Amino acid sequence: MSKTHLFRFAFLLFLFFCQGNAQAEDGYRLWQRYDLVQDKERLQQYRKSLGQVVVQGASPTLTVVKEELEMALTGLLGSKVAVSGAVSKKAALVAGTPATSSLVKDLSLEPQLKEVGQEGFLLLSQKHKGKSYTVIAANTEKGVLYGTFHLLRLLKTQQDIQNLKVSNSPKTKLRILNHWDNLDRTVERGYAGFSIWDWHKLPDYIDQRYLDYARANASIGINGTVLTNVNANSLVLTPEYLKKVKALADVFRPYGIKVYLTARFSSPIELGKLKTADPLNPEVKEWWKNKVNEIYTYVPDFGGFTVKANSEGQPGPQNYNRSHADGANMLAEVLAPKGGIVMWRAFVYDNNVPDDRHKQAYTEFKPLDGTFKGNVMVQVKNGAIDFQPREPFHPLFGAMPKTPLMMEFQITQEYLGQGTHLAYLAPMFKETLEADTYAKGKGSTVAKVVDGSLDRHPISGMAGVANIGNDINWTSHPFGQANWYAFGRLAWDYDLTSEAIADEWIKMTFSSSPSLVPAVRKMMMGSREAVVNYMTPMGLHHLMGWSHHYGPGPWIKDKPRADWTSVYYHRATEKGIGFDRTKTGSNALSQYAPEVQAQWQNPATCPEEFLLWFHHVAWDAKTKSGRTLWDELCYRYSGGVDSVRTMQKTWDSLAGQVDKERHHQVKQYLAIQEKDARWWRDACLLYFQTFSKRPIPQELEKPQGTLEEYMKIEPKFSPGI
Ligand code: GCV
Repeated sequence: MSKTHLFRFAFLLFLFFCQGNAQAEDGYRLWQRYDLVQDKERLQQYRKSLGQVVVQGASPTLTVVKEELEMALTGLLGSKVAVSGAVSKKAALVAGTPATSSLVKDLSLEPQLKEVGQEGFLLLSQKHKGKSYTVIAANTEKGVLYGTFHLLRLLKTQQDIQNLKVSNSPKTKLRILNHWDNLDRTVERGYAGFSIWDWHKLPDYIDQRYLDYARANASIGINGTVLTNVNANSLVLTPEYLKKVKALADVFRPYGIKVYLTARFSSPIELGKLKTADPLNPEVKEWWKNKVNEIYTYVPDFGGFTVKANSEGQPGPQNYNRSHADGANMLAEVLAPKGGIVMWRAFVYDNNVPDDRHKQAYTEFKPLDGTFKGNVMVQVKNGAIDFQPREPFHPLFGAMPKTPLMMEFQITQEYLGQGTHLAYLAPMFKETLEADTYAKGKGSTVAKVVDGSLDRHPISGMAGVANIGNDINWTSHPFGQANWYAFGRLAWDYDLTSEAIADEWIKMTFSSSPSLVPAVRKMMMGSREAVVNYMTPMGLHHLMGWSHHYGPGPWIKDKPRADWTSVYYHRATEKGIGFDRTKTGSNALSQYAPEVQAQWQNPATCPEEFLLWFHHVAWDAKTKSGRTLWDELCYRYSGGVDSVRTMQKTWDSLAGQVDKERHHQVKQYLAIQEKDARWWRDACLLYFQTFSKRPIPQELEKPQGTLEEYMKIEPKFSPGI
């Protein structure tokens, strides 16, 4: 055996042991697994096309590119792949910009590069002076980074790379994770352990996780992270913490990720000892100006602030009779000279306002359209209530043409089974993005509002409330990783299909086996609908238990805030169920475009998935299946449980195709999900039956417990609160 063969053999043996090692399959590597390509033909092709790598240039981002390529290709191709900075005769893969790479410059790609902007890239199979190259080219080093991860995705999913002609750029400019992480490391609505930010050890200790977090995010195009909870603590703005923020920003910068913070509106009082935080007060303005300048001395490319103001008890400009625009503009003005932005949240509602909670954000924000400064984005949740398993799109989308509206999705599954239920959220994200607002006629989708194209805004953004914690696999449920992945991919390109994203993720996370991919994809594609069915079918919403938001609590009433109870939303009576939001009710429907109203105002044409969101419907009303509403609800609740059982069967059949550790974990979670689905079904049906007074259809499974028993269940110390 030659030395090279001996080395290759030893390396393969090493990889074999890594793969066989239970520790290696704990999920930590996410979709970033660089194991030997299994398809022999592909492996040969890749070795030929990528064997010698050239990355010219020495900046931090290009160093990241080199390191990632070296690590990835060595693992994927099964032998040490060195990356050099000089073009040699054997050069096969070349990455760079025309400014950093003489070879990329020689290829004269300017016309194609013009098309891809500041973050896009080209991936080409290119002949030059009689030699064949695989080329990653971009206008910026960040573009090269994204092109590198795109190529690695093609390899990890075993695609043909012989005739590459990829031109790719993001549709949305800011693609941001929102961490609801507190400085004591608890995470609001976080179900995967504690915060990954180890504030106590920062800035001196840089956890490897920060780098792996950055790698994972860069691989899906995420370019910003808001480190702290929107229920903000002003301490993060003190020098003690800014040093720690700087340490994180330094780690993330080479990966193209900017750091943002949440700004507590009352900080001038709490930190500056001022008597007021009135945004029009000159001293307050001066305080923020100095604070912002100070932040930039630590983090020169600081992104800006996310602000939750006058919502759920948070301080804000309304404490001083000022508007949301007054508050946002004051911060925007001091950030503007530094290039920072303000992401001002529209999640506002007040228990003391007698109007339907659904209407309140629109009522407050719509009149402010056109009054925000150019570096303010209004961040709007996908629906008007609060991240329910299904909501119609928020009426603000399409209603504020003069203001860039940013999408806020929730990746963490606060209302969808938290850390233990399998719910693949790409179909939910896409349902909102593809909804037609009709703001400028047919085809005015929410996606076009959010990417800024409908109203020609220069800035655009999508935020996802992160589901990441310090659990070994980052997201508690192994399939929670798919939602982080899907958010990033859709923020980059909302035209990708949920199926395609699922396929990528499955292949990179488990395997490309044709007997595994379609089965897992099917599980994923039906999973969110299963959750809707066993929790809140047909437009029901906000039925969860008090405070924990995990299990059912349709009976919740008589609490200090009516808009935090369930009865406020389902309005069940002996006659029927549902929230009348038409003219005869709260008229929330009037906040949508006439075309949308026309479809939703009539129970006969309203999609059944929104029926009880907009209408109070009689128990005996006929539904599309021919069943009465009551029977249909019983069928949907039962169908949700059945879907979970089908997922269990599919997963069981995949034993042996998935490593033991992750297979066992998902199996256990599916068992919890099945139990919880029955809990939801039985508790909700028994409770609603006290109004409907109709039997559960004979052929359906009967509830196992009594309503009284279900009402007594009160989970203690649930995570994420
Ligand atoms: C961060 C919901 C959640 C809160 C969250 C709030 C928000 O009400 O339950 O935990 O607070 O949304 O989005 O601000």
